[in-house]
Amino acid sequence: MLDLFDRRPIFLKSPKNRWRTGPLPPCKLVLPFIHPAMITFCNPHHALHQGQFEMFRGALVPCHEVPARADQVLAELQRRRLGEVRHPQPFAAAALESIHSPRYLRFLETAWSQWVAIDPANAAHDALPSVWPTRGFRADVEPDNFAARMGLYSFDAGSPLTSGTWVAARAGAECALSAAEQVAQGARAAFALTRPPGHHAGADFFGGYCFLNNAAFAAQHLRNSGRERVAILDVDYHHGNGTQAIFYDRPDVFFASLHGDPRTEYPFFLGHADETGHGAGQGTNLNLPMPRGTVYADWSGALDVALAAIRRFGAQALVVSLGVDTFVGDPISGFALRSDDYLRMGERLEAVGLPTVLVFEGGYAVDAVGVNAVNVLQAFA
Ligand code: 6XA
Ligand code: ZN
Repeated sequence: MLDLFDRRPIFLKSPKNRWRTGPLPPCKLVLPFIHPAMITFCNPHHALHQGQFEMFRGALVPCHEVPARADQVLAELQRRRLGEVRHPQPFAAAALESIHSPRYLRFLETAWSQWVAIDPANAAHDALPSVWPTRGFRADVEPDNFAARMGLYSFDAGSPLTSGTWVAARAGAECALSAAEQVAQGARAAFALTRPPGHHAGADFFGGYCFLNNAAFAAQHLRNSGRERVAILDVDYHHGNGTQAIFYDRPDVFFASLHGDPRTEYPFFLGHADETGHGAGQGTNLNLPMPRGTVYADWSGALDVALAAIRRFGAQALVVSLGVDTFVGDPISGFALRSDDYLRMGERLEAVGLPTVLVFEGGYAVDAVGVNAVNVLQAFA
């Protein structure tokens, strides 16, 4: 039996040391005020985005990015009674347009109805792109053909667009914005618990399971709320190519990322150490790629480097892209962090001393994702 008042952190010794809970309703439970330091904004619509298959090595395989991921994090938050869980507040479309192009947003919002309008039978399966405008093609002309538009606005075939993608992604953006608003109002920290994740999504493209860039919304909202210099620290296993691209020429938003070396790891085509920013943003981008098999002792050395750079930048607020697919048991990633390492990580993030928005990203070892993510939050809180 679970002790609801037990707030001790959990240590999973190995991915085989499993625990399970039953199926959970989406964000139904709003706990009474328990912990002043961490408020969670949970996406009530995340489960509407439920892809069936993603393309992997020439075959359609079941999606790794599943609703149970967020359910497990919520269950663990509630089990440890780690602060209040709220639904997000609504935001105007302008907040979305501060990060994404109107053309892309219009496409995402209407894509499912266009897909089904081609053939009503399409309603039974998700839409995946299969053709892309690579070097030498034009991206300025939006094709009439739906498949061509899917390719124009994406960079992989691993991110199925479903009937509920827009509603889920939009509510996720509102979670990130609500968490940022909470911090802008003076909270020490807030957590956006949402999926689909966001850090691969660029101003006008989706990919890597991401459609709207939640961390970017949070950073921009903090800027709009008067924080003049904002840092984004991306600790997900995969490089946050979308976030980097969005802020690459901005002097006011620093982006630092710790990730698997793109020479061997997804997203492959961005995330190298020599990408340091452009134009007015020169010097505001820091990539720290690491080899497969990296353990916490080495990973935390890179964290030191990133945090020192964030301090030097003079950030007044911090956004953390909190992916926990750095876990040793993650099925699609290659680092070797253990569950108790996430406690150390949370302590280190807290010690930066900045108002902080944490945004949930990757993490696919479903049985451990709640423990790992909440270990960061608990140590932070
Ligand atoms: C390729 C792998 C997608 C990685 C998604 C992720 N299908 N990004 O976790 O952080
Ligand atoms: Zn990831």
